[in-house]
Amino acid sequence: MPSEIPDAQAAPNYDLATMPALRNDLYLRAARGEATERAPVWCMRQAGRYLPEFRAIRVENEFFRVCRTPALATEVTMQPIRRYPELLDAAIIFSDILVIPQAMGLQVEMVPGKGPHLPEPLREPRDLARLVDQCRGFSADRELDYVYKAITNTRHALAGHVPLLGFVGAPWTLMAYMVEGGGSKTFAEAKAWLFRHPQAAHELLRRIAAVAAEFLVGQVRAGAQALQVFESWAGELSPRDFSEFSLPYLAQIAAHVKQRCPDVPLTVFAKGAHYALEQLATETAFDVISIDWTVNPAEARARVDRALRGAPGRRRVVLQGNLDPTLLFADEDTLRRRTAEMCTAFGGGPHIANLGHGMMPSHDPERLRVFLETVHKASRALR
Ligand code: 1CP
Repeated sequence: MPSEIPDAQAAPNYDLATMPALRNDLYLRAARGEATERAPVWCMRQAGRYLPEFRAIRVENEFFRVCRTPALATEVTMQPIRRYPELLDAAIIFSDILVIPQAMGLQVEMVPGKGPHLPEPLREPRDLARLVDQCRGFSADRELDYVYKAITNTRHALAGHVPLLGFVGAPWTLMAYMVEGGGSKTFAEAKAWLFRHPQAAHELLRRIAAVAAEFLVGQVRAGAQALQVFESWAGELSPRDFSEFSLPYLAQIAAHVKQRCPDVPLTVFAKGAHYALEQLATETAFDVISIDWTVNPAEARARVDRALRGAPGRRRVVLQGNLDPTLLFADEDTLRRRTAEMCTAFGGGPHIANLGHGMMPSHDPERLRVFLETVHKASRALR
C-alpha cells in the first residue's frame, strides 16, 4: 500500500479539475454524523518534530520556508501518511495558525525549541493601525495563496488515499499571540487587553474572524475536504469571557463557512472550554466538536445531546477526541487499555478518534502506531 502513495516532492500540480477520487471517506462520513464501521482516527500535529523525517527536513529549511514552499509543505504533510498508510484516516495541511497574523502585517518568527515569536506585538489599541487587513487592495486570498498552492499540490500527492483537512487559528487564540508576542503561561497581557480595551479587542477579533473565514473558504476552493478551527487558548477565559470574546467569533466564522461550503465538515477545537459544550452545540454551526482530555466523553455526549434536544432543527453534532497525549508516554499495555476505554466512553456513535491535544516533540512514533492500531480494533468491536 505505501507504494500507492506517490513521492510528494514531484513537481507541484495546481489543477483541481483532475483531482483523484477519494478512496477512504471514513472521516468525512463520521464528520457528517453517519454511522461508520469503526471510528476514523487522525492526530493534531501528526506532522511534526516527533518524526525524525520531519526533523531532517527542518535541519535544512526554516519553518515558514516549509509552509511557503508547496513541495516541502506537501512532503511534510505526507510524512505521517506514508509512515502509517493503513492507520491514519485524514491528513492535515502543514502550515501554522500564525500565518494569519503574518498576512495581517505582523512579523512572526519560529524560534527552534521555543515556538512562535512576534518581535513587535500589539501593545496599545493604536497599534491596530499597523495591521494591513483593512488597507485598500488587501486580500487574504492573495496573502495566503501559498497555503492554497500547498493544499492543491497535497491533494494530488495524496491521490485520494485520505481526505485533506485545512485549518485556521480562532480569533481569541490569534489575538493572544498578537498581543503577547509569543506563547505564554498566563496570557496576562492579552487578557488585560480584553478588560482594559474591550472595544479595541472586539475590533481586532472581528477583523481576525473576517480574514479567517475568507481563508477557510479559500482553502476549500484549493482542495481542502474538511476544516478545523483551533481555539487552543479558550481555557484561559472564564465562561463569561468565552461568551463575550470567543464564542461570537467562532459562530461568525462557522456561519460564513457553512453558508458558502455547506457540505464541507467543520470542526471546532476550543481547548479547555468544557463549560461551553452546550453553547458550541446550539449557538454555532460547527459539525464536529473536538474535546480535550479534561472532559469525560460519555458526559460530553450526554450534555451535547440534551442541549440539542432543546434546540429543534439542529442536526447531530459529532464529537472528536480525546486521549490525554501524555498517555503516549505510558507502557504499551496501559496505552492500549486506556485507548480502548476512551473509544468505549464515546459509545458506538459517530466519533472521530484523536488525542485531546497535539503530538509532542518527545513522543515515540511507535507509540502513536499503538494508539492508532488500538482505535481501529477497539472502535470496530463497539459497532
Ligand atoms: O500535523 C501538523 O503538524 C499540522 C500543522 C500544524 C498545525 C495544525 C502546525 C505545525 N501547527 C498547527 C497549529 C498550531 N500552531 C496551534 C493550534 C494547535 C495546538 O493547540 O497545538 C498552535 C497553538 C500553534 C502555535 C505554535 N506553532 C506552537 C505552540 C507554541 C505555544 O504557544 O505553546 C508551536 C510550537 C508552533 C510551531 C509549529 N507549528 C507546527 C509545527 C510542527 C511546529 C513545530 C516547530 C518547528 O518545526 O520548529
